[in-house]
Amino acid sequence: MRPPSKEVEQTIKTLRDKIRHHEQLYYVLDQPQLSDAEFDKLMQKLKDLEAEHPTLVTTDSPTQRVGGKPREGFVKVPHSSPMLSLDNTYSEEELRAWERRVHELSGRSDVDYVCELKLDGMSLALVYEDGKLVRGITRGDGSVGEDVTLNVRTVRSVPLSIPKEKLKKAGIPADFEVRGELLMPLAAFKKMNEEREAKGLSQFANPRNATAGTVRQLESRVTAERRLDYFSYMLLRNGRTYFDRHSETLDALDAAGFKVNQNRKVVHSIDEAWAFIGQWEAKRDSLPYEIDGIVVKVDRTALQDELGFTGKAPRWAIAYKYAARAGITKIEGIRVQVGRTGKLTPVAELAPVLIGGTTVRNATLHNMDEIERLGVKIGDWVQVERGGDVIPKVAKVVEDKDHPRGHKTFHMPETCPVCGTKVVRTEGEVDYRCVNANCPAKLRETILHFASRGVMNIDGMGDALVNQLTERGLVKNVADIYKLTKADLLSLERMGDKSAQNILDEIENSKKLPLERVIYGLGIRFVGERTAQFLAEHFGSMEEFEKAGVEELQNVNEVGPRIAESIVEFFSIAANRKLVERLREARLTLTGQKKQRGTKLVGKTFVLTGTLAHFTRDEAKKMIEDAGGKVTGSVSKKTDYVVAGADAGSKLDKAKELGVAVVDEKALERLVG
Ligand code: 0OX
Repeated sequence: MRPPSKEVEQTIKTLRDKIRHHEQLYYVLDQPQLSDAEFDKLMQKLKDLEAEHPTLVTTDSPTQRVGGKPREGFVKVPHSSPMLSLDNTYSEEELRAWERRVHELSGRSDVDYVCELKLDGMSLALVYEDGKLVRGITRGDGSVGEDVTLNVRTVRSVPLSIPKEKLKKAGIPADFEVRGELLMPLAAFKKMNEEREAKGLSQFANPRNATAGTVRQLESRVTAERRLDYFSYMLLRNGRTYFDRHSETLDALDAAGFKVNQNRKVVHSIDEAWAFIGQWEAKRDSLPYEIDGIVVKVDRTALQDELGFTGKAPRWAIAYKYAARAGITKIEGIRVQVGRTGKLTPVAELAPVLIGGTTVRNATLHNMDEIERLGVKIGDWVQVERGGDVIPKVAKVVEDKDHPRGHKTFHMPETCPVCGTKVVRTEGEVDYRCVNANCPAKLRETILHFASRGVMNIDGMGDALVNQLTERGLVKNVADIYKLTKADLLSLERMGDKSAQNILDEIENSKKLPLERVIYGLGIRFVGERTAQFLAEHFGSMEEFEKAGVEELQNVNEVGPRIAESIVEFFSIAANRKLVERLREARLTLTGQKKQRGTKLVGKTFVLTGTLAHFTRDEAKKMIEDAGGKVTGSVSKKTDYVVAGADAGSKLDKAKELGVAVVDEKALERLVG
């Protein structure tokens, strides 16, 4: 490969700067100047150039936020100085007692404080060398954390590199460390839990747990999808605070392009801090993320140093924690709800209780394991908690002389409470489910999924319409959609002739959509969009797919025993087979282009490097994938083959170093067969 010209190098640099600038505007300042399409175009251009000139790819390039292949675990790394936690207070009195202690220990009474929101995520340290992010470390035990750099790189509000001039202007040296809070905004949390529900996975109880679970993902692609956010609140140099005042630190971080929470205030007394606490208690529900209190910090660094620490917490900072939005009430009963995937969720029916201005009548108990963990019985008094957007949950059983224990033990029903089909709990799984495709409770959600944009794309068939169609019995399964007449639609509320016709046209159009959409639309557990595509390509028709056994199914790309068994279980139910038959009668597209991915290279991972003479990289990639193999970008112990063309560079060296087999194009052709 020819070395890239200076011109290309410059183009790449300019593009990266431009992208970083717009990322900053979008993710940190919330003031985008480009449309998504314009931004994507810039990114694509950079990706193309980097693909052409792989030697110019750097770890801080904006293209490197996508996430890579799974790792085996996280490496432990020591912190430059202990990562402290905060002492908590729960009353004005305690807060004032803290202030008195600050006055006493410092011998002064004119102390400035900074008030910050106490973000409810997890603390994370970012190490920068020469202005570039080199490491992201979790708090761990405060002295030693885990290296989660690859995952942290996917967080858009974390700068991967900061131009020298910018650091200089902000007064920050090139080597430094930032600490702050990593969190999952409520919208992302909600979306993630909905997707997990649809896939039949258990839900995260709150955004904090979701953040911790996400940043410790072994596959950073997953982290990248979940849209975490990061707010910085500390800047260290050689383990020590760098600026003279905390307020200066925050301004400098801001100027350097870090996201710093804007809802902060320098105050000159605890009275003012108390007012700030009150204001945010009233406004906390308006924030797009959760906070659990306010942090008050002594502003001057010299004074902070004087005050020092007790155990693991500094004396110069205190967290005032808002009372958890919780209430105590009685569980009058436990009912079971059935979701789209058939998951049975136990829900506590409560004596109505006012929590944070909302009357709560129901609270989730998540699953049977949670009920056992809490030791909940019907008739118990329980503490119920409600957070922002989150469904109220039972936090614990309360027991004292005013709150006697209940006696009735809850058992998961053996049959679906709605349709009576026997409930299944697969070994090793937490959840119980109803596997009847025609279960009315699952129906509404199933129809909505089937009609949604990424599936059969029936525009206009949203909540309101599906509610009416299912309640009136006009649609009892997805096949009924194709039997709807204009008269049926006109009999519904707020439905004119034109809208009815539009919907019929949309339904008709959906019949042209390819087989993989129909497979996805069936809502088979664990069969998402990508799996549906592989299944459609492998079998080429619904008929072949339906007949396949567990063994055969596992020949399909990315299908393992769990998915295969779920598919076989689905088709073992007569109602499901009948449903497919009706879709066939309605003339949906149930055949497709069979694209037999071979099985020769299943489980084999390839890396392509250098210039190939006979095919383009895309062609080589396709050949490998069609034979069941995988192509990745970097060489590791897990790589099976490196295909080296002319002028192969560092990847070839790495392969040799690790003892990975290196083959040429001819050998690749033989491997593919
Ligand atoms: C937060 C938050 C957490 C400084 C020294 C000990 C704790 N959750 O938003 N921690 C800190 O400060 C450090 N500030 C915050 N705002």
